[in-house]
Amino acid sequence: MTKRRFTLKKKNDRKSLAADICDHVVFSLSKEVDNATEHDIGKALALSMRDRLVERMMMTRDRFREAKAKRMYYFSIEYLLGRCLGNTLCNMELLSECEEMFKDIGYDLDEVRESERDPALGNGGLGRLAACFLDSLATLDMPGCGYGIHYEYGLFRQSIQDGCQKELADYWMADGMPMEIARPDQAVMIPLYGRVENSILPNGEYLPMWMDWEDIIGVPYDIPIVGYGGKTVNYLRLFAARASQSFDMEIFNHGDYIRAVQRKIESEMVTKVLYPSESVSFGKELRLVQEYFLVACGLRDITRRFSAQNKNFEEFADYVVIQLNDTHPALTVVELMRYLVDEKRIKWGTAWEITQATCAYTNHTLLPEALECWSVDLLEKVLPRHLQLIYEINSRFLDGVKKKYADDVEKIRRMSLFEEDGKKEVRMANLAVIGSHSVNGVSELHSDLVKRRLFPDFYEMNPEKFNNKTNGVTPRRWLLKSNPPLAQLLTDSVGKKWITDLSELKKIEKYATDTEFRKKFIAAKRKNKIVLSDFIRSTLDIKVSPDSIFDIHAKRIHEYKRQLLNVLHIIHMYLEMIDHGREPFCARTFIFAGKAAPGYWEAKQIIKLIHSVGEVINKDKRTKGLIKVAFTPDYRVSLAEKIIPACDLSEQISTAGTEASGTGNMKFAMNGALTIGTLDGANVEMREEVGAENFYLFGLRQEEVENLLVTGSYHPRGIYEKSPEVRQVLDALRSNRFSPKDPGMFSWIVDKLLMDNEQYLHLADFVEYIETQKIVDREYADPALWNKKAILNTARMGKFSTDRTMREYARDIWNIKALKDLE
Ligand code: 26W
Repeated sequence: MTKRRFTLKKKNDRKSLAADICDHVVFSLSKEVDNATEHDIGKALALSMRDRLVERMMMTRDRFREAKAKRMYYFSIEYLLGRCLGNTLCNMELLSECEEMFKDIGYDLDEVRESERDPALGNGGLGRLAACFLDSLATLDMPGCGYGIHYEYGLFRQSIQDGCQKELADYWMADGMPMEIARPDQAVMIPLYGRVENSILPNGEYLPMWMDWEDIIGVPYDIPIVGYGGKTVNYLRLFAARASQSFDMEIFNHGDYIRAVQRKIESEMVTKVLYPSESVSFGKELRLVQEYFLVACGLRDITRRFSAQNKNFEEFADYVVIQLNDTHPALTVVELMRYLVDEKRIKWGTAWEITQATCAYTNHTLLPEALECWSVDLLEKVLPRHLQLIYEINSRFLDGVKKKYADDVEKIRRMSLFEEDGKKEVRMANLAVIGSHSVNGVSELHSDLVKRRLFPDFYEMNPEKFNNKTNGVTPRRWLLKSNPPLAQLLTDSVGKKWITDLSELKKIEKYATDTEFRKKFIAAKRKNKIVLSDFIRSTLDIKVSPDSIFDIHAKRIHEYKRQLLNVLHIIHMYLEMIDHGREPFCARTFIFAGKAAPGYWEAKQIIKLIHSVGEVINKDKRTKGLIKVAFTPDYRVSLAEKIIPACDLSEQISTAGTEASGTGNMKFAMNGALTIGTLDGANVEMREEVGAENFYLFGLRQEEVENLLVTGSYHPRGIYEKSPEVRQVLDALRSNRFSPKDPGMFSWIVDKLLMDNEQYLHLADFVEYIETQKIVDREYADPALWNKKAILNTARMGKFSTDRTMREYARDIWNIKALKDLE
């Protein structure tokens, strides 16, 4: 083996770190050390950490090269990284060192960390999962990097005005991003638009030529991803669109300089802004261009790296695997075919085998409105050569289907890449399925529905392709970093192995009934609740008691996630007290957080409803402070890190069969919250792991939901008539008790909940939900019982570490290994 070229120069002892910080204050920030503010020192610390990551990243690169390791490239249109500084310090095991160092010079590291903006380059679950995966891959010493888009504006910031969501632009780089490394030298050129000229070579070979395209440049920016322990540093490579010099030379040559520059600026629009929805397909040209831009930049980068080491593209899939994070990067299948067939002149059949062996697809949603389709007209305009290739892929694929299933016309229609009813469209999910060697869902239940409901024909034809990979979360960010009091208690009790092997926490099971341990566990939770109470008081001017149950519902606002059901319960509790004089055993603080897609009217109304109900209840002295409602605005990774450790009761109440997995559910339980939930997504497996007696289950099962929906036998009006609880709550909603200034404001909700076609079956689950909430109320009143259950939740969450998830992908789908096992 050749000798490694790169060795580490930077030391991690306090003296070296302090010297580097001073150097950065002077040489990077151009300030005098004596005049540096806390903020300057923080920036200099980040730059000093970047130096350390950069050299480790180079060392990692050399190790991968020498081992000729097969690499996994994760293609995702979103990444929700969250703040970098604290995470880097944590994974480099330098956090307490730096905290002390800051204290010595009279500064507060916490404050510096708080001032970092979250890079919010994602909407929700899908983007955050990608970030957890990257953390685990680096921690496991595996060659796996992320590819994405360097949006200039991330997900909108949410402000609340008069109870309504207002969106603000998120210019996340305003203060610079010290961790990222621009690599203009590795920029790639991406063609778009134009037309295809069909020509025939003298030897009779067909030669399609993509002509008259316009080009955009993709400039990579690398964000180092450090694994726990600091040995492996992978990267997330984000591409920003830049206008090419030659852009529209035609106009330029005609002397219209200003118009030429204008076109140039327009081409940089491609990576301006992240589309802010995770539940409806947009169908917008700019979004299609974004998706292609990601795929084209990523593949150019990968093929260039491959070519530098190996000239034989028939071996491509032995060294490269690409995971498609949902269908947004599904054009990878077509772009890789174009590259192999048009540019490398490889035969179609061989190229198709290479493509399938390279690509793997993960589905993250069952909602029909979120399944992507692109109109043929739009594809023809933006990617004419790709559309031709899609036709060819489809025709060869359908030949195979016909061979197997003879004349089953309906089946052929369903499996085609083209939707022919109405406007002709390409079904991206079908493309992703046929172009991949693996198709996976993200929880047992969801993977089952992917087979049965989403792709039954494809499953019948190639059952071996389909598999499950249950999601997880990284315990580094979601326990070690976000919950210092609990993390310390765990380490004191069982040692620190749990940080990289979460199943180690099983060892605390035996302390579930140990009074001493329980006291410390309660104390840790209380500390976190006090921090959150202070935050709520200072930001919302709502006084909440840390002795009340912190009942938390934090996730995107969507009807299927049923924040409405939670509100119905709050109203019920309030009416019980005020109208019937029935007090709960325990005081409760209902905390909500989450953004609504800007164009999703119902979701925005739900935010308004939460505020309106909160305003009435919080003001009403008759509740004696037993019920409080707080909506913490601008839910994002850093806010989640504050909220989750303080939670007693986690709301995971989606209609069974709608939430693919959920990952917030795992974060809450890991931090010692109990879950009230339906048998949906990963809740099913969480309940299996923690034990049914430590999980508050309610609601219809997925089969029951499906049955009601397909037979059309859901009649909520009947429930309304039979159940006094339902009646009281809905009547109160209609009576304007919660919208005195806007009569009728919420009657749409009552109308909708009473319709037979209300797809999320709120009222079907309502009565059992409030009954289960009563059990919660009684059990919380018994701290020994409650905390025993909470401890067992933390103890039994080992399965839900992304370390386990990544090992499974590596073994079953990617065939990649930890570097340390190859060396
Ligand atoms: C085209 C519009 C669009 C954008 C994003 C459609 C769909 C999406 C995502 C696939 C939605 C998403 O984030 N799904 C979530 O993925 C998580 C990670 O697997 C799961 O835990 C959540 O249950 C699922 O809703």
